[in-house]
Amino acid sequence: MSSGKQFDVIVVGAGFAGMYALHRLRTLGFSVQVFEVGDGVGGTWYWNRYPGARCDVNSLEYSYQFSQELQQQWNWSEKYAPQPEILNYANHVADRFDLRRDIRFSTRVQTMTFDQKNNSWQLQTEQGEIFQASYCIMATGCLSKNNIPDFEDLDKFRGRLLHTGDWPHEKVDFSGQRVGIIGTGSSAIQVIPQIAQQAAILTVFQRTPSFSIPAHNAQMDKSYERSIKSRYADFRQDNSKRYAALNNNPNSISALEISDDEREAEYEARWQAGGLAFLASFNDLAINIDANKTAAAFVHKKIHQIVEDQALAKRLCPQTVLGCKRLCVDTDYYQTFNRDNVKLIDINEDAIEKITATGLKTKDNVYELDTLILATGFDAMTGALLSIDIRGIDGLTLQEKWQQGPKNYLGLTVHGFPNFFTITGPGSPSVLANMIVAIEQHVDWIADCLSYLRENSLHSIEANEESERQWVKLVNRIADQTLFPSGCNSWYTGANIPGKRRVFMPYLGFPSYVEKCNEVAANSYSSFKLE
Ligand code: N01
Repeated sequence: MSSGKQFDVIVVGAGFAGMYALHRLRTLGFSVQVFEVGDGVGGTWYWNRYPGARCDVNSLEYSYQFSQELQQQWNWSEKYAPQPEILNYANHVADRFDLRRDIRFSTRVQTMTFDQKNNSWQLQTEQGEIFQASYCIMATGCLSKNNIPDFEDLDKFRGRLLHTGDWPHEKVDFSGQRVGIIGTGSSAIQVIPQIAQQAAILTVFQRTPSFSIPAHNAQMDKSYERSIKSRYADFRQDNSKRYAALNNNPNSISALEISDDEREAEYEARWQAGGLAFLASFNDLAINIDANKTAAAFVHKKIHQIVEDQALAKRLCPQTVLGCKRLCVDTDYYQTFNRDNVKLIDINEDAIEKITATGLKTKDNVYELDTLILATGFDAMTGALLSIDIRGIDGLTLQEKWQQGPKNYLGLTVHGFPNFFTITGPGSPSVLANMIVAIEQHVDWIADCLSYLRENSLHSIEANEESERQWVKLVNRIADQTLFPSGCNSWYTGANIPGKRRVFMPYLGFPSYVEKCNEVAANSYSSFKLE
């Protein structure tokens, strides 16, 4: 392979992780190049532009904290920021810190090969250009490889085919249209109420219903914003000591320790407050099936109160463990099923057989459609990494290494792949924590690590095999104490992708995770092979 332009660090991806990695490492004096497939920054918020897309974490928490000026000067307009505003924020950050000059947009990295002789990585882009770097940082995102199910004759559909994770940049007008949507996860739950207001008919094809809690989104409460900003650092620090690094007001008692009325009152208060904090109603919803059933029963009751047709309400009630699939947060999702132009098809009763040129055929029916939307999610956590041909020591590919599920150390590094880091990869809290907090923690850890190597004239860092083995065991052991690995077919385990090895991928518990990462750094990275 011919040699190309050389950098200290190459970062793949210019979402929130890649942008901060660039800023932090550049500030430390490393030469950095970022590659990004899209033609703009923002990652998830660049691609997921469907109507109704918004964050389910409070805006004052879902934002960077690395710059005091930034977090004080930026004003969010709503409690939960809509996608266009988050994308504006990402663009503002890129401008403010002059990031674009080191980001190559519209560039897909195709291969990454570790050169043992020179102790460096060689990257080739889709355009055939070659670059080299001492270190590579994968900021490729957890939910960035779209899941496009293998529906028969999908390619024969002559109407408009959309995926929520790759939404057009221009406004899509559904007025007067017959629209079909496959999937009822977080993306579908946000987009369905919006499209229902426009479409002539919206047909929702549901395989597994999701639990959804109302967002009760609102304009930003200015006095709340002022109060948080007056103690922002403390607020952030308090949140980082919580399980998911969120200000979710965790209750420290069991759902089974109190009277039915008290339990109901707690759920009702959380329902009225809205959002993900519902999952923190009691301390045992994630670990005790009887406790979990009380929460599920409460949501079932709410669905039956909201949806007028009781048979339809029943079909919308999930029978899985609450929280096992990512809890959804909605605005008028269940209410939307009271509209005459919205139909729910349970594909367990009437399976999708094939897509036709003009719509979709189930076992018993034919649906004529102008637009078909796939809200079918992502090949999560490993999908984006494994779609690049990454080769470590002796040509071992990451695909081979992770055939039986992801194996890494601290969710940050992989044995056999020196000088290679993943941000919010499997084995780290990532999707089960406030993502931006998790991203900043990872970038800071990597930046400290690279500074340590430079200060000590070291050129290579690789996770020890034994450290990695113990880490994978630990991640599984923690997950196995909860109801999540086996309580449903979630993307946390890869169960949504046919053929994907079923392993619960995230590390549960942000504070204990951070403690472990800090310990490793304080012990001079002794669980790594350093050269
Ligand atoms: O994807 P999903 P998503 N035939 O995987 C169905 C984040 N997010 O894009 O459950 C028929 O959750 C699938 O059915 P089943 C958030 O972390 C955040 O909605 O596998 N159906 C499911 O109903 C979220 O969890 C926000 O049986 C098929 C749906 O498609 C994550 O992104 C907003 C199918 C996919 O749901 C992913 O959410 C949006 C098939 N072959 C997303 N394959 C917020 O911040 C899949 N499905 C609010």
